[in-house]
Amino acid sequence: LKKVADDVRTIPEEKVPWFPKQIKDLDRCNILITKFDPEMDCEHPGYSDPEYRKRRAYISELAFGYKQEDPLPTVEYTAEEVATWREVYLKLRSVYPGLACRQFLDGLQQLEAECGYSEERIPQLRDISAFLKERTGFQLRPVAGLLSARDFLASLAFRVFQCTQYIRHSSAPMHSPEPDCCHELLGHIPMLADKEFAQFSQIGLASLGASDEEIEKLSTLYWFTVEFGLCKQNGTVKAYGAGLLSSYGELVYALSNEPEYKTFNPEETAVQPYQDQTYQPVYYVSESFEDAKIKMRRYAANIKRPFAVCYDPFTCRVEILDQP
Ligand code: NLE
Ligand code: FE2
Repeated sequence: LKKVADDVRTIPEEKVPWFPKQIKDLDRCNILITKFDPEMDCEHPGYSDPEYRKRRAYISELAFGYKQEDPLPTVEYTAEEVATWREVYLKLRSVYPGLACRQFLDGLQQLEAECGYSEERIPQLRDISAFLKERTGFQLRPVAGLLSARDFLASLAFRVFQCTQYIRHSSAPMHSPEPDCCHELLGHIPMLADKEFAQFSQIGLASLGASDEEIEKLSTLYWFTVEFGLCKQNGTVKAYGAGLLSSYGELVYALSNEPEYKTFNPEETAVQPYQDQTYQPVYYVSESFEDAKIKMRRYAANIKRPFAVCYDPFTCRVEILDQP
């Protein structure tokens, strides 16, 4: 009888996948998805450009060598890279006032006023990380490419946002299937400067130790909100998703009458299939920005786990609380 009891007691623990407990553990959250890789994918616009591939390899090394307590690496961008940035920046800047949500416009304005955002130079992660830390407690960390959903979500629990530092190929400035610095700096950073939006990172806490199935659902929710979310503001649909706010092509398309709109509802949205090669056929629209946040919080609170977690911002550790 005793034996059975012991076995029963050890099963739940074995089933919980490893997860970071302190901010330093994020050094181990570095599983990359080798998709859209200019070294391997012949469809990648940089595949037949050896200079581009060399540059990507160099910037990847900076991220691979990074440890949590290191200062963020600085990249000296070339004139060609800055020219790509300028093109992306000016094109997007011209449509933001009509298509981006209020929180995004406020964030961008602050970044332009206080953090050197302009079409003239590509901002450095080090400066932005310091800026965000003061506003919403977020900090940045360099990453070499597309991170696995589990590792990406886990870092959000610590209010750490993993950012790529290379730039998209100059031949395809208006849309990239993979993240790059335009996507991070223009899509994500202005939103991460908003306190309310920063609370979306609670989906990171919900992901710690979650099953593969739950991770899949959380990353789908992340996709349709943080990456491709739309919300109503003053009766008009606006974009708040970073994948839209960093792609001129898809931003204009998403707010045209071509794609299908569905009402955001986490249970349904979490199981919606999607692809990441090109524009989305379906977008989820929430009644308001607040509405998306409240529904997301409710969803995250209902995920079943044999323990509860809470983040202690003073020690940068996750506390594990056994549930009765
Ligand atoms: N499609 C986005 C862009 O062109 O910036 C990137 C999306 C990354 C998930
Ligand atoms: Fe992203």
